[in-house]
Amino acid sequence: MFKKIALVCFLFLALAVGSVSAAVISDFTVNDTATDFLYPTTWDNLVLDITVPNLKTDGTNDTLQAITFKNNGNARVSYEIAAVKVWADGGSAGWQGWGTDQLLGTATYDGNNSLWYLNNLAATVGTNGLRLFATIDTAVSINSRKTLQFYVPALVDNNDNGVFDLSDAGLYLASPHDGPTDGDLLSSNLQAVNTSTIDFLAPQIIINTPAAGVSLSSLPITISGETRDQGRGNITSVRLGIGTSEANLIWSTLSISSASYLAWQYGWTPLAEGIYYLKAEATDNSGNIGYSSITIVNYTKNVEPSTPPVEESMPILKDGTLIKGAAGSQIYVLSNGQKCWITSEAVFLGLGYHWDKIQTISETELNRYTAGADLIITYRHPAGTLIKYQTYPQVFLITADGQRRHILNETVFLGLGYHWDEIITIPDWESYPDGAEITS
Ligand SMILES: [Ca+2]
Ligand SMILES: [Ca+2]
Ligand SMILES: [Ca+2]
Ligand SMILES: [Ca+2]
Repeated sequence: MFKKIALVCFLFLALAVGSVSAAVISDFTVNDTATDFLYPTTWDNLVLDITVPNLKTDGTNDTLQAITFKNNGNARVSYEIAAVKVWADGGSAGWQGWGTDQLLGTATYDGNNSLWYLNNLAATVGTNGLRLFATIDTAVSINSRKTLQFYVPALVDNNDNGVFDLSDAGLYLASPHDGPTDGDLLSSNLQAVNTSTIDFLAPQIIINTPAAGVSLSSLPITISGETRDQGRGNITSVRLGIGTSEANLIWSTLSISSASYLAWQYGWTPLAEGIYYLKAEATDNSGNIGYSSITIVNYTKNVEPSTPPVEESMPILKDGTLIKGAAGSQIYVLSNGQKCWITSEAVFLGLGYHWDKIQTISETELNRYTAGADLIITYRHPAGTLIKYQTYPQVFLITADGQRRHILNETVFLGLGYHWDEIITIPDWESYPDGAEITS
């Protein structure tokens, strides 16, 4: 009796766990497919649009690993259904296809089980689920009596291992929430083949680079993309429109070689900084015109690095400044932008300099100054020295050619950026020829 109860409990528990794990039809969303008719030599025709749920309770992403498809209609493999591709939704919600949605791969047909499968996927199923699209390509030889109604068949996990193996069916996730366990995810739209021999389908064209929303600065900017005709035609013309608004595009015709599927490229040098709108156009040999979506980019001129060379970042010291290098003991006075070595303490003091006026600078900065004449006498001051005599108030500037030039007044003195403490007082007998008065 006890054993029976235990067994019943075990079975009940197993059923409960099973029902929690499985995904059922009502967990999925099946959206209507776009077109009723499918034409010869067309590609990326939408045949199924579903949203895979994330049933994990810990709030983490799930991963789609495998998906299978069957056709409820009678379209033939390799003819009406020349290829089956699987996409994850990208860009804005819903089907845009090439250049916007993300191609996950082309499914393989398994004739023994009459299904297409795409395995070894690692597509993220976010907490809001993953919207998936199935598309088909048609061949040129198709039969108008054929029909399509795609579906993801109900889960068949033959060996119960929770992963897809050949001859399994359904949709497999990294989690245990594989499904659907209670039936098929069937497109509500029965699609029929139309064997019209007239190509009335416009080419598709996409812009691959630059990516939308980027900021560009190096020139020229390469705008590139691809175009491919839908229907039976060839591309005969590709144009690129560039402008500061969508209503203000200036179109350039690109040179192409006629082909049904081709890459194109354009080197662009914007005339001014700003926001630009890019749009591409392709025309087929029946005159059908297709457009890309708009790509908006921002062009800014390349800004030169703002860090100046090291030398320019150093302050320019005035003539008459006393300097020494951080690592040395030699003292210099600047004269005509050169460093003049003051050869002894006697010369230093004899020229009227003061120890507390010496500025210590880096050896790098010291090396920036070329060497002028060594100072070995005390009765001549180097060029750039401000002097005044012991008994007279006038201030003079010693020039490069050894003259003294009177500085007119205090206003001129200060206006030239001098400071009173830069003046050296010299004995009355130290004589210099007079130069022109400095009046401004
Ligand atoms: Ca999309
Ligand atoms: Ca399996
Ligand atoms: Ca699984
Ligand atoms: Ca066409």
